[in-house]
Amino acid sequence: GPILVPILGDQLTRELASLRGRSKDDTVVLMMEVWDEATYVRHHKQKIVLVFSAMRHFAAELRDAGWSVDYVRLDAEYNAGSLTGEVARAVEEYSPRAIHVVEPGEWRLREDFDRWADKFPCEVHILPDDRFVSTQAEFDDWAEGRKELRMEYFYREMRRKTGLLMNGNDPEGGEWNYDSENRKPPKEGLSAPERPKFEPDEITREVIALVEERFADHFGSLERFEWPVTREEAEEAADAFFAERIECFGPYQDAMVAGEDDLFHSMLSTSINLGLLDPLELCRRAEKAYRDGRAPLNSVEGFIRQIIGWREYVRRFYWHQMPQLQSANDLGASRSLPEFYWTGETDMACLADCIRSTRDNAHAHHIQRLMVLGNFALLAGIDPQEVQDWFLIVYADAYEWVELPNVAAMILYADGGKLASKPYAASGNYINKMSNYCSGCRYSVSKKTGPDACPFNPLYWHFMDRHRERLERNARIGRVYSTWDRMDAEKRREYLDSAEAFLANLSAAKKGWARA
Ligand code: DLZ
Repeated sequence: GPILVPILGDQLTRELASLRGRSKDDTVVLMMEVWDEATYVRHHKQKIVLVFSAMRHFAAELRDAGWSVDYVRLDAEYNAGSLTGEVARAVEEYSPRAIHVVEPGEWRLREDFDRWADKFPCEVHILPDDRFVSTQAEFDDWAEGRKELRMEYFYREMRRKTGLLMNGNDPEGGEWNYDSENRKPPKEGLSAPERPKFEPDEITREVIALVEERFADHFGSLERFEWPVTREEAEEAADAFFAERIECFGPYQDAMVAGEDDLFHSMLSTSINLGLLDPLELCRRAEKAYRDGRAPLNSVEGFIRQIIGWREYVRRFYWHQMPQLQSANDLGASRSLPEFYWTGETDMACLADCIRSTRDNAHAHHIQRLMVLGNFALLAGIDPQEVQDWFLIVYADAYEWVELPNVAAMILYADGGKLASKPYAASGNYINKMSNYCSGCRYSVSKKTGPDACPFNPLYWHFMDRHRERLERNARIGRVYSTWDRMDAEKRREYLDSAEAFLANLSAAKKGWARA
């Protein structure tokens, strides 16, 4: 029989290791829309549309190029509902002499795939996913014997490996990292040039109808679906970013403006994670923009660090730390996720805007995720598993390999500080400095306690106080406790009481939002 090549929903490139060098008349490509993948957490409607539409477009591209593709639609009546179930059906049908599959990005699937060799009467080859700059072995070697695994040092290895922004052995400009230039607060009226929006074509419209019907009760709006679903569209999105937005991307990377959902962010993560764009190629384009004098170093370095630094690093950290990472809860957080994460109904203007953008776009940018939505979950002590599910569900670019390190380790400090040097806890002051949210809020960011105070203010101290034993030893946090100790006892009591009163009034979300 032929070689069976299953291709997953986030493996949409003709450069895929399992296709490279294969002959078309000896290969059956198998692509599967399955109920299990769409509902093991109840993904945002736009995320399901994005994955299914991109899969259907990619299958058409493969067929046009002469490949035999068995494409299993979600509503095919024989659909077994799971990847393993559909591979079993294909093994019956084609009697392949071997299965060649690229390793999945998520642990739960890897466990399934590892059982295929015993289950099926043919050879099974699980190939490394080489759409990354690093290898797992490289990371594991680097991590060996280190207690703390800091992105910054791994990033420097990747700069050396790729030669990106290097002059011989030295980083371009003399520094590895220009983040100190990338923290500009938004000035009045800051807004970004319109980026290309991609009208749903017939394939996408058909998928939208399917998702409206079959996933009607999933979170999220489908009113505006504007994501690129083909390589061509994704290239157009990249062109526009390099032409119009990269210049301001760096300086305003951490800025937040109500109603300006994307600002200068590239919005390319969904395309990179699906396989539509090659991460290294994008970095080379960014470097060229700098070398040609079209973009400043701080913007270009920041963009490149997101990709060969942070993205590579979380991918490797995930596989290095699984499966423990999934249940890590070093701070013992146990509160249920508040209902407003799903409804957006909260008087906190910052959270309401970030959740609105999340619902409308299946997207929020990194400071909204980290310092508003994440920071609140950290300070309020929300159960990591519930926060993890939420982030995995609501963002179109989220797969567990990227979501889990970001949420468990970076946002919630649940891994005991292997990844982050301190919890990213902040009071209302930070949000006020970096956004225009506070002027439109019913809470007052300048009030520290009482029912009208910005809840981030008392929650910040409540967090610091309840984790004192754990955090006081941390050199980057220690000074916080001298400030706390200098306050008079009554002030401290007011902070703690205000936080308690606020927390007591939060209503918890029904669990059914996240998992069936
Ligand atoms: C995210 C997703 C969804 C919603 N549906 C499918 C699907 O039906 N078929 C498929 O092959 N892949 C899907 N995916 C992407 C997978 O979940 C992804 O490959 C794993 O999370 C590993 O990264």
